[in-house]
Amino acid sequence: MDDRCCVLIGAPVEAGAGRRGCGMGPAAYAAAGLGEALAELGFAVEHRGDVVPGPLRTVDHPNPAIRNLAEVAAWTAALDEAAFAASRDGFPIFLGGDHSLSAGTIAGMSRRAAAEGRALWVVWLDAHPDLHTLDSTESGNLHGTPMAYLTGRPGFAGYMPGPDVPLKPEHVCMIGLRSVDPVERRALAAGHVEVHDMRSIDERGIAAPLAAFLERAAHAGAMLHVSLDVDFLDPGIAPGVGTTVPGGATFREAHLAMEMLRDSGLVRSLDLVELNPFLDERGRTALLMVDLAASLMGRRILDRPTRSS
Ligand code: 5AB
Ligand code: MN
Ligand code: MN
Ligand code: MN
Repeated sequence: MDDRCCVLIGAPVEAGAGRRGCGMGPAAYAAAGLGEALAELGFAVEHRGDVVPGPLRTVDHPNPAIRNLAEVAAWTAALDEAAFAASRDGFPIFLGGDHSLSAGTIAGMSRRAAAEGRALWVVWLDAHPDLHTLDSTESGNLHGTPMAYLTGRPGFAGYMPGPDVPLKPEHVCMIGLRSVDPVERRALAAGHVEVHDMRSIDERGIAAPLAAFLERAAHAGAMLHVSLDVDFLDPGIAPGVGTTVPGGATFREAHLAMEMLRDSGLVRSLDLVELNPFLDERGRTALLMVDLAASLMGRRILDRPTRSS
């Protein structure tokens, strides 16, 4: 793996979200200057274009609420392959697309880690835990399910392609939660996922819990993946998302988290998910996501370009 090479992979999935628009995400990141920002940091940037999902295999599920299961399954299989392949060549950044895409990207990265004799650990930055199973989802929007799929919760077999190497819940750290459904709450209470909800961030700050998780990951020789959902951020600074939840991370908290992740030296891949350019205001959410990605890749806050909106 060439760690000075960044591989940009478009994943214009919107089949998992409750409304249209996330499919425009990859184009918005390009317009917001992601490629240029990475090149300025000294990376060789490879634009691999958009992943193309395979043929749909129509699958009926007894839960009548579920929408677009065949599409999401096809995207998951294609992104799993794309992630496994790209992570051999460089640092993949997956440009969403709704959060159902992480079912594929993280499964592929987990296979990559296993191929290198390591385990994949995940930092999940989101207002939501996305821990619904196909049986428990009430909205039927599959962007609410990838973490259940990835951690091997029951009921996905026969409907979804994998995952070949499930994540261990104790290798997952969720930060920013503030909208958790009762079924998800029970799953979190019974499981071993590390959770720092907004209440705990307000009380303790973001640095101490993240540092502790990163130390645990470093000690274990982990390969780390970061999954950044736009709704982790406060809707006041990041309005371009379908699922706004008040009380999100501030500009400073989000940048600090990115810088700490960078400093850990453990991060090997990144998802940028849930940007909905159709709902954005003059590109400000896309620009902020590019800023955060640049921080994760090594740009210091003082070197940010100054802009006016
Ligand atoms: B996102 C909700 N739990 O299942 C559901 O934005 C929201 O990827 C899911 O985190 C949010 O529909 C999915 C109510
Ligand atoms: Mn999410
Ligand atoms: Mn979310
Ligand atoms: Mn969402």
